[in-house]
Amino acid sequence: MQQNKIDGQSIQAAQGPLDDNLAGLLGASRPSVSVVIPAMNEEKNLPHVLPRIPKWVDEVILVDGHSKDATVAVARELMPDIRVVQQDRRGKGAALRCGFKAAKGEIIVMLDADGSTDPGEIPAFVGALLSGADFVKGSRFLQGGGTDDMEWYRFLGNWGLVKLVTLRFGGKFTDLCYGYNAFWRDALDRLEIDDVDGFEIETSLNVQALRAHLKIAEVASMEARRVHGTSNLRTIPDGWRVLSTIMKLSMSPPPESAPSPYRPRGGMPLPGE
Ligand SMILES: Nc1nc2c(ncn2[C@@H]2O[C@H](COP(=O)(O)OP(=O)(O)OP(=O)(O)O)[C@@H](O)[C@H]2O)c(=O)[nH]1
Ligand SMILES: [Mg+2]
Repeated sequence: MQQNKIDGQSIQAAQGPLDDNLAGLLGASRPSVSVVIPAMNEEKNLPHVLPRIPKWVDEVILVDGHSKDATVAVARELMPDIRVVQQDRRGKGAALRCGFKAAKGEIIVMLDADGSTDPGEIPAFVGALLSGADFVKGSRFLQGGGTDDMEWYRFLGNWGLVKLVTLRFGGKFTDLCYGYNAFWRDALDRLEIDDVDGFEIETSLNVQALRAHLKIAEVASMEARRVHGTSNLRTIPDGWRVLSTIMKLSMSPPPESAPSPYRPRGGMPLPGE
């Protein structure tokens, strides 16, 4: 996220028309949307994130990783109605799992608290879900996407893992280890994440969605550098956990799945509906 995009005026300019357009398109019957944000010591970054969340989002859940700074206080100050949830185990995966369990929306969007994922892209994710997808993943490598936050060795690792997943599970993913996704809440019934505690959660969700034959769409996403602080991700150990996760998933069958339920297409009935 560029500095010039996060001052008060630009935020208004970016959100106003989007809010109006999407609210108008969706009408009163739109599905509810929860945004889940894992945050550990992100007090300085939350001001670059929370004010950019579109106003039509129904609930925002911050999962606090026992932050030692004022993450929770800053979140409450920026967004008085934010729901704060504590995680039960360590790690980003555990945090997201607790956030998903607490979420009440029919649609769940997950994004980061460090300012690298832009809440201004939420309409693209929700739009793809309303257009028929079960699961929408952000991609930094689709036309229109990009990243300012990836060293060459992480780029190479991510690229290799995408190839491995394509070879083993099929699909046409252009990105894999990225934390900006959205899905219909009931898609979670087909994804097993009870034992996924760390950063491998992102890969696990993506691969399981593919393995369970969910309708997956990718949307272009621009990843910025985290605004303040340092990454919690450790390339070698976390990369190893990602690889082990892919291997484990390739050796176990997907959970029994129910047929896709009816998807409301807010405000835009198809002919005959
Ligand atoms: N609640 C919680 N949040 C976490 C935990 N670990 C990471 N996060 C959050 O997850 C998001 C992504 O973590 P980052 O440390 O930025 O990792 P990354 O985005 O993969 O790495 P960079 O690209 O280098 O920023 C941030 O919002 C973190 O605050 C955790 O154990 N608990
Ligand atoms: Mg980050």
